Amino acid sequence: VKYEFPKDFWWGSASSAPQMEGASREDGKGMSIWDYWYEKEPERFFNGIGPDIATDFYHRYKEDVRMMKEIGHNSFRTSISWSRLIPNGVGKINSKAVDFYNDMIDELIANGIEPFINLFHFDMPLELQKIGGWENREVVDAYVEYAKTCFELFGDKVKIWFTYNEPIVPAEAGYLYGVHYPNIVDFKRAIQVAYNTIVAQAKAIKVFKELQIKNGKIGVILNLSPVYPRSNHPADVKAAKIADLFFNRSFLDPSVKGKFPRELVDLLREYNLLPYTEEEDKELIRDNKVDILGVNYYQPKRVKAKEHLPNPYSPIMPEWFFDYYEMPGRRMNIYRGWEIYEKGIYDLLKRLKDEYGNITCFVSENGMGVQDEERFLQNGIIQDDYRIEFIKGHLKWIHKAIMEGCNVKGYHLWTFIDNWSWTNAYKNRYGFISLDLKTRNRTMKKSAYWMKEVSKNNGFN
Ligand code: BGP
Repeated sequence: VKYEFPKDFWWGSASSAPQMEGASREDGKGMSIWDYWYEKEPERFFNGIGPDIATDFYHRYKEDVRMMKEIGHNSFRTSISWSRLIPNGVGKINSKAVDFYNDMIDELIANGIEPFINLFHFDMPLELQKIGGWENREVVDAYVEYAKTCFELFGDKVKIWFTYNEPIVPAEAGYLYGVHYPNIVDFKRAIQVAYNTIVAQAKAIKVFKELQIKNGKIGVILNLSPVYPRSNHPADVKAAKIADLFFNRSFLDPSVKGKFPRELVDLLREYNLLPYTEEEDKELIRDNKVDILGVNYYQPKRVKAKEHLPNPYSPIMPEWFFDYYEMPGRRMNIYRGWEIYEKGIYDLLKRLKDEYGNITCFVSENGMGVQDEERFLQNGIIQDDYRIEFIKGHLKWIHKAIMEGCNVKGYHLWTFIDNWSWTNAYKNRYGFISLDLKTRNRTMKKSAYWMKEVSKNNGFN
């Protein structure tokens, strides 16, 4: 094969408990903020569809694992639902949840699929949100306790763990742009949330190391976007640098280097946005870095200097410091409205090599969301050639990065099966497998057949 990948490359896909499991009120599960928000304001969700059924993975995981094996997955990432395992966020453990996660993990392993387990994918237990969620240090401690419980329960079989998926999202979507619960718009509070998740991560990693999980590795999954300035003009370059500080380095630096970027701290100080910190945090963050980094890549950010000064009476936002612009002639994912720029993944991976000690990493999410995908149905199969092209395009750049020495261990598509997505429900279809919303039947798309070959050949032509 022309594009051959390293031996034992991780071929697979990613999802999360809230987006797949369903059974949101079954077997003693407590409520997460998503279950609660859906009950309270269903109109917030696309077509009024919430996470209560999702793909019904809770009941159908065996069938799904069979299909994963069929299409050549050797690894699969999902998350544990905190509110299923510990319904109130702290305290009593739900034994039915322990059984479910044990069975699901065993099923993956028995089929030769390495389970990658993520502890948190946007789904704060409601009881903890009631006391302030990530803004409250008690919730930091509750998270560490929850992490410890998971390591103790499943650490003998799960080797690859993640503290979070995209921890910036609960901060920015929940507290800055007001699009996820608790839909607040307050930059300073968002920064406190972000900061506290970093502290919680360091504490959880410390516990992980103390427990000496056998051959275990712990990482974090970050949504990274290369930020490209419109021109070499110093004002554009500066704007891009600030966007990069906020959206990439804010989590990347503390997770991988063990400290926040000086420039970010200075900027926050200047605008009176510094979070509340505690004495020992600095040392904790310094001493408890991640072993492995998951990179979620969808599209770049293109940035230029501000054309108009922000209104000083409007609440401060990251966009006070830069404007977005659309590059003329860019290729769009017409089905999702996101720019397709495959080289972006290469730029990210090279940067991790050059500036972040070539940390062990993998592409933990990349994918193409398509609306009304049934229109591509032919002979009973969704002919998603556009998805195959999309994956190939990215894999070629990943391959080049590996050839140039980047420490990339795998590629996971978002996602295995068309799953439920936050406020978008089933609008954008991403899966290798198509989901019939009425029957919950699963059918392989053309890309699934293609992936099977790629994984068998460990590459493609
Ligand atoms: C990522 C999240 C996923 C998933 C994906 C697709 O940021 O980690 O959970 O939702 O984006 O996004 P969407 O479904 O909104 O198109």
